[in-house]
Amino acid sequence: MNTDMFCWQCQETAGSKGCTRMGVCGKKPETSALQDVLVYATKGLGQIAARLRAQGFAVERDEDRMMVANLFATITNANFDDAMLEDRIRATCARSKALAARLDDAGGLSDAALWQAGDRASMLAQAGKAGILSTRDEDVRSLRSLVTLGLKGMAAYLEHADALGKSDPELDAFIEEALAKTLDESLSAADLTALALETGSKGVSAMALLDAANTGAYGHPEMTKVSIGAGTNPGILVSGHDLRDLEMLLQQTEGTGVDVYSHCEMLPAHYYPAFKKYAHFRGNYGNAWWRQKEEFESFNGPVLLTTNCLVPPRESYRNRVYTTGVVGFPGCRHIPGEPGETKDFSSIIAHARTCPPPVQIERGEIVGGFAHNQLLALAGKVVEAVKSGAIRKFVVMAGCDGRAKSRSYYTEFAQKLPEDVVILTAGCAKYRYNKLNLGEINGIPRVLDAGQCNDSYSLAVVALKLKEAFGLDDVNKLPIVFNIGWYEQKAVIVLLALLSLGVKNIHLGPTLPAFLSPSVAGLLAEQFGIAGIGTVEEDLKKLVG
Ligand code: FSO
Ligand code: SF4
Repeated sequence: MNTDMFCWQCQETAGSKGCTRMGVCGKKPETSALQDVLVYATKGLGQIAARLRAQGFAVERDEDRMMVANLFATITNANFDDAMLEDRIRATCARSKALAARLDDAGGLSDAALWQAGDRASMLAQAGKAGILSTRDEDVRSLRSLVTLGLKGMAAYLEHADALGKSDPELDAFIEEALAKTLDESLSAADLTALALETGSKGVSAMALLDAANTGAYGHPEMTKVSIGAGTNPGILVSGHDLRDLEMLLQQTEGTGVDVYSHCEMLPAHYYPAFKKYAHFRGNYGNAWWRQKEEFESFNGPVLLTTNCLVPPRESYRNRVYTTGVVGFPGCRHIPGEPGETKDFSSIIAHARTCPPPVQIERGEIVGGFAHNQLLALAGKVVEAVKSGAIRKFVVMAGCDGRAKSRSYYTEFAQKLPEDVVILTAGCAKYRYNKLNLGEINGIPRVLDAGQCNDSYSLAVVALKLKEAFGLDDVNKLPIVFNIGWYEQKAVIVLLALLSLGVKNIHLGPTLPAFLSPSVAGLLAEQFGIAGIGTVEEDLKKLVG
């Protein structure tokens, strides 16, 4: 079927405008259409749930879980499986129908809330109404995208927290309400701008919730050296962000002779005390997500994707790729289990035992674990180093990595930073410079990795504490500057969260989001000083002096 496509949600979108024929990420037009329809149906469900709450009825957690999982499933590089998306659309419409029947007054519900899915063709036929371009006004379209994409990022974090038994009814209610507002034709650009900022402040709460879930279950990350070499046992490589999935896999692989390695965003798991007791959690293999085609190949064993970023796998290793949670790819085996349920990893473990060990592609160690607890333990030393002039500045270079050649900017920027400048990082952006051996200042490493992208929260906590320690009234008066790389929608919620905390003058690259219309981009520049990047030399001068 010839399906029109329009997706602009990630940094690698075609021509920095929008993917219209095929996703740069490998997403096909039909998949894109089904994702649009899923988001549309989820907004409808959100509208009904928000209305129910307003009429004084309770909304079950299950409904909110469904909204969260749906949003998460449409994030970049998570789910390419049309059949899974179709099932979600059908289940969402059924839920909407059942909930709407409970309303005292169902008048004025949107098409999205009232639409009922039939077969796949009926879903694809709805794509035109569901898609981004169905909003005519370019600023309203831009702001609705900003909110929706922020919610997708927030949903990812809420799902991981949920896997550890943590949820927040206020955040559930906010998601319903914000989804409903993206359908509300009466809202002005100013209303939607306020909603985007509110989404950011709720994003801070979502990251705090996940931080509490992770540290409550696994302890506080601490400074840790992680091996990047390979051992001689067969292995399973785990990618994505879900620590509970990792824990279950580590428990089930214990004593089997199979080693477990982290990939990309799972690296920070090594920093948590609870994972250190697993001697077979061998180390980190490889780099950021976009290098997986070569690295999954040479790993030789099965790979478990607990979240994005999944790149459509090559035929040569596709049968070794397993997905779980909201992740899916046609032809790859899926390990079932809802958040909170115990998953059975026996199939992937049995598979690993038949595989040769990984090919060693690197050797040595990298260091990380500087989340808020560890950084605050060093606060005295840090304040001292700043006061003595040993540390001139901190540059937050958190965010994502990606394929774009222009991202070599970040490696070069890190390399050319003066030796009295320290990098604070989180997310997969770190792979551009975390193996450069940039040295230390008075025992403080010059690259301080807090963890996953959600651990950008830690960097915000530390900035707020340092503001107190230095007796400042504004976080922007600290010697901290922001040069962030972004790729997908979790970076959108991190950005909105930083804005809601009052952080100004963030440099965002390698390109600004396509979904920012000229006036929305102008507004962000004017109110928050958001800017793109220039050349390394220009930006070093601007940011570091
Ligand atoms: Fe990276 Fe991918 Fe954490 Fe993202 S692996 S790009 S923002 O999914 O999640 O930083
Ligand atoms: Fe294009 Fe990014 Fe959308 Fe993929 S997620 S279709 S690369 S904009």
